[in-house]
Amino acid sequence: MLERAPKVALAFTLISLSISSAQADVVPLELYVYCVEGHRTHVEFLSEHDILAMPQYSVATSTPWKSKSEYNGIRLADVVSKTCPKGSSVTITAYDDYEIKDIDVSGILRDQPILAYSMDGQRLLLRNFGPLFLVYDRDGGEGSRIKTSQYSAKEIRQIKSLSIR
Ligand SMILES: Nc1nc2c(c(=O)[nH]1)N[C@H]1C(S)=C(S)[C@@H](COP(=O)(O)O)O[C@H]1N2
Ligand SMILES: [Mo]
Repeated sequence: MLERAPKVALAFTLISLSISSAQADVVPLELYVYCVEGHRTHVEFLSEHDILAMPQYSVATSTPWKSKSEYNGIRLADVVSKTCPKGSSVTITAYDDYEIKDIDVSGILRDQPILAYSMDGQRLLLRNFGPLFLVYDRDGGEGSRIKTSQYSAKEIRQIKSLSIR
């Protein structure tokens, strides 16, 4: 028994290591939010734990580049109200420094895009649009007004941070 215990502990360690490495990515699921209020900017950090503790939404939609899939994530509008409630416009920056600038909060409230961290039950890794991917519901709901021709100007993946003012 004395000899068994370390082996059992080792087995558990190896199992938990392989479980965590199955989801591990070169970048973690997290988000930095820079809230600009006049001359002051405060930084809000949302960890994976914070993100998963927020209200969760799922959107089943197609995009011009992908067939219909189910995305899970948090509402961009909820991130704004949690981190920078007086903000009226949002700039989104990706790990490759691609940016979508000055999205009106009024449109975000109307279209309710989500910051998705999973697609069809699989975590989005950096190599497949992760860790966060802005998804509009094109196949139903308010976001269905968004036409294919407008979508490329709205689509951003591999999101690293938001700047809200
Ligand atoms: N992170 C990131 N998101 C991005 C881009 C990019 O370069 N980086 N390109 C945008 C553009 S210009 C388009 S048209 C769509 C689709 O890009 P793709 O055809 O390269 O997939 O993604 C958008 N989102
Ligand atoms: Mo594009």
